[in-house]
Amino acid sequence: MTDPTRPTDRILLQGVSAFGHHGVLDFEKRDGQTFVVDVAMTLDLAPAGRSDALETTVSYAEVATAVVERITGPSFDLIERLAEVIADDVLTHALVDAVEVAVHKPQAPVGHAFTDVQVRVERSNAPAVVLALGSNLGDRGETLAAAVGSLRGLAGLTVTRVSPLVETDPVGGPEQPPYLNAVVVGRSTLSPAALLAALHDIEHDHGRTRDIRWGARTLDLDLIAFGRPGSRHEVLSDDPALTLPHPRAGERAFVLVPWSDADPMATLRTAPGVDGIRPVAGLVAELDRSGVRAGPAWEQP
Ligand code: A4P
Ligand code: MG
Repeated sequence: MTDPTRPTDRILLQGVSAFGHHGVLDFEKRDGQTFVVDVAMTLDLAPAGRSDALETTVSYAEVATAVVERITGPSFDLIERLAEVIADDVLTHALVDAVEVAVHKPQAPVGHAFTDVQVRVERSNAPAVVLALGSNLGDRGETLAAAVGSLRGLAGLTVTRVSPLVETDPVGGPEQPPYLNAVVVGRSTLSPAALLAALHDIEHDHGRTRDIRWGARTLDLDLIAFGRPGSRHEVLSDDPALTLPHPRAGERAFVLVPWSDADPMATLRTAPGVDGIRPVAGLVAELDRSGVRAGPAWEQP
């Protein structure tokens, strides 16, 4: 469940200024002027507060560099456009939930005495989602590559990372062939239930039948987590039709190894409360990984 009482942590980077050539008028593009940018990023700062480690947050120095590159980069007519591309840049950071960008143009050719003009945009990232893919029947590599293609084409899902393929010994169930597994990380504007329904449709399109639980399958798509642990987007559920996070993810090397490859900073909730959020890389280190080997290269779709 989303926690409405959760405080909203932010990093504010203000007054980043540089010389650029944005503007509608010829002389603006020719002579240039100073632009000043403020960025407010909304993200969960508790992990950095606990760990004191830069990797668990967003480096404001890197954001400032990206802002200066946009100000000094190719010229736009409008500061609205400059604000939009800066917001897009900031939202590529997986940890950032939302961003507000203000672009000031204090020397704009307004034709009157004035102190400042600015545009301000607010953009937010959809909840982060983690999907696990598995196949141990038919042409496994082809099926998984086609499934990734279907995920990329799914309206409401943006795929941001795809892990390498791993080949894995079957865990549980009857005697069955080895699996190829992979993990896809993305962002979803679909509800968890709608996303799961879409995953079932994709499984069905790739010949999945449900005969024996944990039995061999052409394609299995599981929703491992919805919303980063501890973020306002996090969804927890003990509904058997959709349990979140996936109840067996934390003990399965065939999920955690590729997930950690796709997103080395990933975390998984293994228990309630802030202490129940564990780095996936740490869980991997504690697991028996003997059943997980490097898989083949991804086939080109
Ligand atoms: N369901 C509940 N929560 C979720 C969720 N978070 N994501 C329900 C996906 N489905 C969820 O799933 C059974 C029911 O779980 C669905 O009706 C769904 O509403 P299923 O896909 O029909 O059947 P399944 O995959 O056989 O069951 P399950 O429980 O998903 O199995 P697991 O735990 O995924 O195990 N060994 C290796 N090496 N690699 C594998 O990929 N996979 C399994 C399947 C076993 N061993 C394996 C692998
Ligand atoms: Mg499944």
